Amino acid sequence: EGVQPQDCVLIKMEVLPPFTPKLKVLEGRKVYLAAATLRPETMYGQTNAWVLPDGKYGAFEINETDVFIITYQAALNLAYQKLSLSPEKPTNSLELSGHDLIGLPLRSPLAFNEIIYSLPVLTILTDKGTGNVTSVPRDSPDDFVALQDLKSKPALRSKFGVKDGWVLPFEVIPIINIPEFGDKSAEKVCVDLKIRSQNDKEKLAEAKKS
Ligand code: A2H
Repeated sequence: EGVQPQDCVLIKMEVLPPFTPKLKVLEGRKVYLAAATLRPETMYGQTNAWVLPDGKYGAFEINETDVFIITYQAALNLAYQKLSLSPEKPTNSLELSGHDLIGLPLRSPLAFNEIIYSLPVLTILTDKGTGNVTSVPRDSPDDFVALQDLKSKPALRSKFGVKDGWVLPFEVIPIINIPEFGDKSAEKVCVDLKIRSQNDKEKLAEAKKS
């Protein structure tokens, strides 16, 4: 058994205008948060996107019209795959931190919700994917507990400047009914294992095995 290349899909979540003052220089372009996922078939159930508050992001030109907000490492990976305007050396037209991305309204093409918001989570790894993650609390225990944390902890919301309207209206979207788990498999597994927060790392690792 060797190491196999793994297909990973990028989900383009369009940042909806009007842009915030920080993003104003990008006006007129199509700006996307691009997120790497192994489970593109679950995207109907997206309720939000995740960004790392202290993470470093940039706005990279992908073609004549599209700009991706991702980490520099991800932009470099795309450039190596010729998926960038400037081969091999991605040019960052705007330095951003995760804090600048919290609360951006997004349109994700496959999502049931017409508008979703980007929200803070502390478990994003900066050397993996694009630094943005799609959130599907129905299917991912990580996403379920992180969203639950924000919903149940007003102090956590205010710490990151998260408005109630970006979080509270978004419910787990049922669809696929797995006989043993029902139609909200991640929620069931989190309840069964009594996972109470995104910091319950051991229990979350257990949850993902089932
Ligand atoms: B998956 P890969 Cl429904 N840091 O997407 C932490 N996690 C990251 C990440 C990062 N920088 N980049 C991507 N991921 C997550 C959907 C999903 C995912 C479901 C169920 C399981 C699952 C919705 N979240 O992953 O870069 C993303 O979450 C279980 C591990 O493609 C991505 O797929 O290798 C997965 O990790 C793998 O990221």
